[in-house]
This record gives sequence, structure tokens and C-alpha cells, in this order.
Amino acid sequence: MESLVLKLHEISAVKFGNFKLKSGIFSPVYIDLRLIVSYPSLLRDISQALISSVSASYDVVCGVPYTALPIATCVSVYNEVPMVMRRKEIKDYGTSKAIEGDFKKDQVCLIIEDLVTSGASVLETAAPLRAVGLKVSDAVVLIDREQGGRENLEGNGIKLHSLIKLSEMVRILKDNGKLDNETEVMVLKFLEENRHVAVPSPAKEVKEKTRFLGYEERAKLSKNATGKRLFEVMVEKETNLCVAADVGTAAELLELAEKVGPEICLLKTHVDIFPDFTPDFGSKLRSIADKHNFLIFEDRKFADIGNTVTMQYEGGIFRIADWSDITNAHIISGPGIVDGLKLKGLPRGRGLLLLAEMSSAGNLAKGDYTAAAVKIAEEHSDFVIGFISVNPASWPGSVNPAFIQATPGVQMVSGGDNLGQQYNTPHSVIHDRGSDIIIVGRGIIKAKNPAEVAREYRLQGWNAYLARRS
Ligand code: S5P
Repeated sequence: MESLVLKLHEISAVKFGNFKLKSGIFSPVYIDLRLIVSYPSLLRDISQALISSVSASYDVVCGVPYTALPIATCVSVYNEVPMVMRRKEIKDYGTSKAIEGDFKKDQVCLIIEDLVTSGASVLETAAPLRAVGLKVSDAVVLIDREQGGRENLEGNGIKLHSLIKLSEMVRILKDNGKLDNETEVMVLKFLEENRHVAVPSPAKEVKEKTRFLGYEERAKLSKNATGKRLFEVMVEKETNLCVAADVGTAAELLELAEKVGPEICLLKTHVDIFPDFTPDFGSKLRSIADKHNFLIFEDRKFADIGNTVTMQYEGGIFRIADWSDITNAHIISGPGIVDGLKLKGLPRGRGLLLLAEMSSAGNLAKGDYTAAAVKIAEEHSDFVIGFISVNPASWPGSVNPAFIQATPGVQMVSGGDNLGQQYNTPHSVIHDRGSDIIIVGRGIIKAKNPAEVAREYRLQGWNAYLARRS
């Protein structure tokens, strides 16, 4: 071990100074093992020493890209154990595989790494290996920086085997006159003070950022004119309230729009419920919307194939694309529905919300379905402005903050109706569940004084947003 450490020092793979690590912290010692490919006998010695330090059994090995790839290759060749390779960038042509090589489900894979700090890189490699059915329970590393990696990996079911600890390396170098007293003390002190480097989680970071980001900043991120405008209206009027105007007639709706107009950023319609719908409905509602500065959202919930929805969106008696700023779609039929709606909507500057979750009991929009909605939205961020959602804060990945989250099923008290609707409070929806807009129907339209109650919802929704940001 001593000769190996001295050789690493000799080739300047161990340096002392002030260096920024991948984990973001500054360190007085830096280890660059990329250099070892230039020293074949050292590479061989390291590979052999590494493998002899692991007693666990395994079927395949996988190096953490890139530095550990040559080490893993040597381990594979010398020990005649097959290797798999993890792609860092998954290509979008060909096979698009994250893990290359021949292997069988449930085979055990040993991860090989050069250096462990927080353990984040090992975990980044373990995840796709596990996703393709390989079992990962051990990782072997040349140097353990002793900064929480062992514990972080253990918490994820991976036992870390290390050839040498950084503090031991420092002592060997000191004993051999390669390091002065002062540097040794400084490095050991640094290691002592940085024993727990947390594994950075990009998804969590983006989520946290979105939580604190204001609507005005998010307006700038939206790639769609209507998405931008909606965020801007919310800021101008200090409202994140959308009224679901599910009243009996078009005449009642126009009356309601006049009353609640000053309180809302968005008015949601279901025009197919009106017996008195006439072709001039759109222009009448539009003039009220312009007067009170809100946007119109026809809650059509398109669900058919691309070709059919182009006709449903543009034609028929409702001619939705002519007057509604925003409409929405299920993704049950696949991304073609967005292509179809975009064909008619984008030239008119319209925006689309995708139903990623629903508020009704027993609905099927969850898990992979929700994830598929997010993926389709990302691929069409020029037209898709966000989601109908219920609990976006609990989605596993991070979601682009340009997307707006609008949540139905909102009343002052949680509960439900007798047809499966489930209600959460404005505070819970905006503050706890990470949504941006509360969609309120019967909570407002059934009230004696809808304008007054709408104002109350507006204040609750807006206060929850302010509380979330602070
Ligand atoms: O999952 C959903 C999606 C929508 S858009 N659940 C919903 O309730 N909606 C709509 O929100 C629904 O069509 C109705 O117009 C409104 C909720 O109305 P409320 O009276 O229950 O507040």
C-alpha cells in the first residue's frame, strides 16, 4: 500500500492546495486518478489490489464513468469476470441503452470506483444498473475520502470496500517526508470537519427552487405566449384563483364572469353544458375577459387521436380555438394529441394544459401515467404551458418551473361530493402540494355572493403562495 501511495504522489495524482470538489466543497487535497492510464503497471497494481480487497461474490463488474472504466476493464480481464458499461449520456438513436453489455436479470454487479466522497457518483451508476434488473450490494473504491460516502451508500443498500482511506494516505506521505507537518494538520482537520457531505439531489434542488421562485420569474421561463401572460396576470392582479364556471346557462356564465372577473386570473368553462350557447358566446366572454384582465380556459379534456382533435378544437358549433386562450387534454391517446392540438392552437398563440393527475377518487392518472404527461410536456414546451395536477410536490422527478400547475378539487374545507370529487383547502394545494392555481367551482358559484367568496378564495390562495415563497 505504501509504495502505491508514493507512486500516486510521484505522478501528481495527489495534490495539495485549494480545490473545489464535485460536491461543491473546497478541499486542501485533490486526487486525480485519471492520470493512471498513463502508467500501465500502476493501473495493473491498483486493479489487482482492488479486487483482492473484496470478499463478496459477484457475476459482473461495472466501472463508474469515466475514471474507473479502465480500472474496471483491467479487473475484468485479469479476473475473467464479465463487465457491463454504464452510459453517462444516453443516445437518442440506436438502442438508447443506459447499460451496455450482456447480462441476465438478478445477476450481481460489483461497482468499481476510483474515489468516493459523498457516494453520489456510485449511486448515479447503481440506479440504472438496478433499473435493468441487476443486483447491486457492494462497491469497491481505491480511496475513501471519509466524507460520508460509506454511510450514504449504506443507506442505499451498498457496502463500501475501500483500499485506503485518505487520512491513511496523508500519514504515509508525511512519514515518507512528502508532506510537511502544517499541511498534514490542515488536511486532517478538513477531513474531521467534513465528515458528512450530503448526496446532492438535482430533483430536490429544482423542486426547492420552484417552491421559492416567483410567478414573475417563471413568466420569463415560459416558452409559450399564453403561459407567460397567465403568470403575468397572476402577478398584476395578485391572484392565483381560477373559477370553474359550471353554471346552467351561457347567460348565467357571462353574468358570473362580470362578478368574479376582478378576483381571478382564469375563468374555466364547460361550454357543452349550455342549452343557450350561440356563436357569439366567445366574443362576449372575450370582452369581459379583456375588461377584467383574465384568461379563458375551456376545460374540453380532449382525449382522441391527433387528427380528430384538430377538428374538435377548431370546428363544430363551439369553435373553441377561436376564443379560448387555454384548453386541456388527456394523454391517454399518446403524444399525437398534442401534435394535433398544437397544429391549430399554436398559430393562434394558444396554450395547452395536460391532465397529469385528477381530483376524483379512484382515477387512474398516477405514477407512470403522470410521468408520461411530464415527458410529453417537455417535448412540447412551446405549446404545453403546464398541468392539471393534484400533488405535484410529490412527483418523483423535478419539473421545469416554466410549467404552471393548476389544481381542481378545492374548497375552504376538505371533503368531497357524493360523486367522487375530493376537496383540499387553498393553503394545502398551494403551500403543501406545490400547485400554482386553485380551481374552484361549487365553492364559489353556489355561494349567495360569488364575488365576495371569490375574493376570500383569492386571498387564501395568494397568502398560501406568499407563505410558500418565504
Ligand atoms: O381532475 C379534475 C380535473 C378537472 S379540470 N377534477 C376536476 O374537478 N376538474 C374540473 O374542476 C371539473 O370538471 C369541474 O369543472 C371543476 C371542479 O368543480 P368543483 O365544483 O368540484 O369545485
